[in-house]
Amino acid sequence: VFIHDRIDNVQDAVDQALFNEKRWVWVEDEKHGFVEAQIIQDDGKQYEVQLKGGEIRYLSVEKIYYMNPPKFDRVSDMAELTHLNEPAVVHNLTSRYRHNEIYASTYSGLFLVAVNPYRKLPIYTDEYIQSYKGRRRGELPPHIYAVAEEAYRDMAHGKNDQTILITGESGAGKTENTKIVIQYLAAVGNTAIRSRIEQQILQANPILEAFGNAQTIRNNNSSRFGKYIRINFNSQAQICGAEIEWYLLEKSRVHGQSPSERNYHIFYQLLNGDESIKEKLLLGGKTAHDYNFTKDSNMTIDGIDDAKDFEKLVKSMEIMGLSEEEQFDYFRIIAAVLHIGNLSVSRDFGFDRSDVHIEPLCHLLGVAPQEFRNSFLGPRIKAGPEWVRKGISQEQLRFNVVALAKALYERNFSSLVDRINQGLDGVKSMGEQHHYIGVLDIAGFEIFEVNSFEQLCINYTNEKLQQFFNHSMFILEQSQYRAENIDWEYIDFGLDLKPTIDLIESIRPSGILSTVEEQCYVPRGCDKKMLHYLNNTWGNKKNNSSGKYEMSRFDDDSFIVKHYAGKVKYYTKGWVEKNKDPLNEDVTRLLARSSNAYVARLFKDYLYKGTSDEPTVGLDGTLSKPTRLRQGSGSFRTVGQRHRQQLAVLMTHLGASSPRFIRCILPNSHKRAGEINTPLVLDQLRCNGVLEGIRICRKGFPNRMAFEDFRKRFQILYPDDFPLNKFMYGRKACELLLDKMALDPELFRIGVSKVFFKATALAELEEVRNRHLATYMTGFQAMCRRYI
Ligand code: AOV
Ligand code: MG
Repeated sequence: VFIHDRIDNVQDAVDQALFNEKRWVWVEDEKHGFVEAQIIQDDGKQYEVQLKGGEIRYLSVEKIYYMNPPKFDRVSDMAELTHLNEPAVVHNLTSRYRHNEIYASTYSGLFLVAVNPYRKLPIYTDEYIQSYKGRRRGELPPHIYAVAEEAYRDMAHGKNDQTILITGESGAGKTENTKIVIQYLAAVGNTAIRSRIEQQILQANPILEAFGNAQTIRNNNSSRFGKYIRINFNSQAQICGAEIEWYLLEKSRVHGQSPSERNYHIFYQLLNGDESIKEKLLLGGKTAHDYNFTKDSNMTIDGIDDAKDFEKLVKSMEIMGLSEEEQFDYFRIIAAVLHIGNLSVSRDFGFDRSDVHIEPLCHLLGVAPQEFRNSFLGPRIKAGPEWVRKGISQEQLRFNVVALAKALYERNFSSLVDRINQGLDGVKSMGEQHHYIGVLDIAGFEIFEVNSFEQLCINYTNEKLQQFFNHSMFILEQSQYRAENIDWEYIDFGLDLKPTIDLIESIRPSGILSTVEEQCYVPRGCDKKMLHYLNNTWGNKKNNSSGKYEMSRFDDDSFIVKHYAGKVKYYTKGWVEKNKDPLNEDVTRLLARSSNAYVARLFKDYLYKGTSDEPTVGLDGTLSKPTRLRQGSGSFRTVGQRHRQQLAVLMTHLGASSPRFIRCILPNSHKRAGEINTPLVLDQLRCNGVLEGIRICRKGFPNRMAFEDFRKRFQILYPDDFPLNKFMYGRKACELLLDKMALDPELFRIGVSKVFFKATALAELEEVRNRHLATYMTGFQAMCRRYI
């Protein structure tokens, strides 16, 4: 054994020799992110380095990042890196990516990084699933299957519920990876014969995607909502049901898209689909060119056949157990939305007399055209002896019409998800739910040129999820230190994010969300007043001691929030209206009485005004306060309230389960395979908390080695030491070795089975070892020469 160790060590040393001749480092570079360089000379503070191309630069010590020795190239768990720094992580990911190794693991498996390959890799086959089944993490290369397997195993062994959180930029691969997790769970969690419920779970996706996904510049199949899918298992760890929760559907897409994007897939699928269904929906012979809500959009997507997808959608709906009538109702609303888009609002505050869409629309919605018209034109009031209409401006009418289209679309989506959930509710014969594995697929941090209320909602979500991650990391680290009996007070970095979260969600003093909310309820509330209030409340030291809020230095209706991922400037125009998302009540009450049962159900919360808990819109556009908060997905209060409440429920779920985090990375912005852009990757690593994780790790003892490994690796420094060559307990041997090495006791801790090191401490020991081996090597070579 000892001879083998020596041979390994010699091989190590050969690899190392070249590396050792120079002192390699990474230095920051504006264009490339980081570039390789070697140190020419330094005084510990100032460094003279030579870049690969020959250029000489003078840099201070904080701009210098040590490079890991070659044996760490493409290492599958980044926690092993001796130099755990930003360029090391980026280098690891990019070099792995170039070898089609798209998954990398880090922080003891808490994190899996997945870089979008933009090509079909042969790593999702049944053989792959079988090979990961029952295997422990680390036995096989990092893979999303390994994460799913671990979650499944922990769940099956009765530990507890599990969640897999998948985040990343648009196009980074969240939804694909979600589907892959579900495919894995369906394969391992099934009964002998593939049961119906697994089929249904797999078929939920095409349905959700038809109604909730669209083609965008960044992604041909972009999810325009967030989702949390819980797969339920019985006590035999077999799938017995599932449920889906959805977040923040992008409603504005329904009535307008940029020319190189599309509306939701379903519009094009339906318009390219079965003519007989179209006839019944009064869309006979028409195409996407004929409707205002689709005609200015992109019409086709490369490699996508909308007609075929429509057939697949109908098939999926059948498998889900939707009757033909039910299917027709979901399409009915899509057709109604198309007709609404074509309503012509005339100059004399009404609908055109010649409007050909109002009758088909009202037929689909099951209401009388005259009543429909009247309900839009405002209430009648008594003026003297006569009833007259309070006039409504053309602009207001147009706004109300669009609001109805958006509400119909969203309520239809919501009802569809409810129906899917009903289908997935489980086969009772499969037994009661025991535990679940939840998968969260939600958009990552967004920093655009212009950021609005939507970005605030999504960034708030991400700030909360990041806080949850930091806290999980703290729990994990703390438990490892405790298990190893190490004396170390670990700081909870989840607390770092608290000031930003408070700024957004605080009730007293009113944070951003509550302030928007208040403006929805006070008379003549508006965006300006909201901003004024925010500046007064958060612009001072008392509430804003951490400085997370900044007033804009320009008079441009904006404010700045410091998120962990960076500063974001939010423009406040339209927030109050966006949050209220008001609907004309006369119309909704009319729809609640529709002769079509489905339409009536969509608006049933408006049936009895006054008894409903929904806030109602008064004549001046303010909302009345709901009398009590109502739970459940059917309740639509303000956008902010709904989101805050849903997020709270989600956080409770997450808090009660064991989390695993998948970070998806977009390699380039051209949807191209094989190309990876370092600055783009770096930026995402910053936003998604991978770099934040490094920071947290470095505060503790990030490098750790089992006693045995440590001894094996470093004993070579003292080949003639007598006690070390005899039997000796691992712990004792490590103590002895560390004592001989004279390492500062602050830089390490000896646990029960492992030695823990502060960042870079182990690297220094490695360097000592390398120098030793280099001398040894020279001797070895000389010896070889003598014998040849
Ligand atoms: P997203 O969910 O993260 O974006 P998707 O999961 O839809 O991104 O991925 C975008 C596209 O990248 C897919 O349509 C595939 O073409 C490709 N892709 C992603 N992951 C893989 C993979 N593992 N193997 C092969 N191709 C992949 V968005 O929903 O826009 O935020 O709102
Ligand atoms: Mg997606």
